[in-house]
Amino acid sequence: MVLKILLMGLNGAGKTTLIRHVLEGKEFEELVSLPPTEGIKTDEYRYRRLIEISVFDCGGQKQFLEGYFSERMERAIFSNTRVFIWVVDVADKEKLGESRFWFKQAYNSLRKFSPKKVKIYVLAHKYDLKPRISKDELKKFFSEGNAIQGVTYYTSSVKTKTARKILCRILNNLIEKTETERMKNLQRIIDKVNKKLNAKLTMLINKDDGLEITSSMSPELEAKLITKEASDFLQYLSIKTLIYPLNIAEQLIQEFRKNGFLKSKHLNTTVFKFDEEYLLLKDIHKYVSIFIITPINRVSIDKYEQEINKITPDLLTVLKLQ
Ligand SMILES: Nc1nc2c(ncn2[C@@H]2O[C@H](COP(=O)(O)OP(=O)(O)OP(=O)(O)O)[C@@H](O)[C@H]2O)c(=O)[nH]1
Ligand SMILES: [Mg+2]
Repeated sequence: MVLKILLMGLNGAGKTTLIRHVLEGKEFEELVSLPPTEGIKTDEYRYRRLIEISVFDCGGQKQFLEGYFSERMERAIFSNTRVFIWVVDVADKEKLGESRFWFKQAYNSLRKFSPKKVKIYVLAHKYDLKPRISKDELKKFFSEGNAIQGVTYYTSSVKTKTARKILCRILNNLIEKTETERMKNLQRIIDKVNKKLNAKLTMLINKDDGLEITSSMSPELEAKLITKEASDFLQYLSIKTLIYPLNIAEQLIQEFRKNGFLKSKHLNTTVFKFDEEYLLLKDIHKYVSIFIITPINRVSIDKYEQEINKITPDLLTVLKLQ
């Protein structure tokens, strides 16, 4: 089943940047010269390789917005929506009234055509900019007393990477509703192999976006990360920046960058040796890599390969990649 995500907001609010950053693993700098979206652009993604989502990125210029609410289009656009995200540029105070006006239209259309299941979010986006309206001010302004209810507000920024965290949180919510069994199965396989190999971390990665599918951590590493927040954090890092919280040195990050580490979609097995750790990265499928951090000398590299080969068929079955 493909889940429909509807993304709207005024033109220039940052919708296309946000989606391509999070779901295609592009950095802010790579996205600065995107053209305005003409009408609705639909793309399908397999988020964490567990759910299929169809993202409707709706261009926000006035003539397009007007069209979305025309009798001809309204039903088709707003029906069957599972997640609705309204993006607001918090630095553009002059257009807040206009943004609220259209948001309200969309809210009414959703209530009419997607009555039950839809989750509605407003993103206080570009939160890195100043001066800006705060999330609380935005919430107050948008909810108009109690007229508009059941909306969740988040701050977000592609520049500071909070956008990734927020969009992942929204989408994880969908996974929890629909794919709990598969998540558990994957977790079981990964936990087992992590323990068997005495690894610090074993992580499955979706190569499209560099995001974690699932991971398992040794108690030793978990203790180091201390707070739940720190370990949750791993999930929202694209693998390119993964090594930061693990305290592996800056020079290695440089080396990864130079070698094109995860940018390469054609890796087979890559082993980096660093001080006390090996970092192993192996493609187990065109779309999925496995990443292991392990103390040197506990187990031979051959053994890692063997173990990975052993669990690969099971992983791919759960991921429906076989
Ligand atoms: N400072 C900052 N700028 C951002 C952020 N996200 C997007 N932008 C910038 O906002 C501008 C518009 O971004 P787009 O993603 O094209 O906006 P859009 O909402 O898709 O616009 P339409 O397609 O016309 O509806 C670009 O210059 C982006 O670089 C952010 O988090 N912080
Ligand atoms: Mg756009």
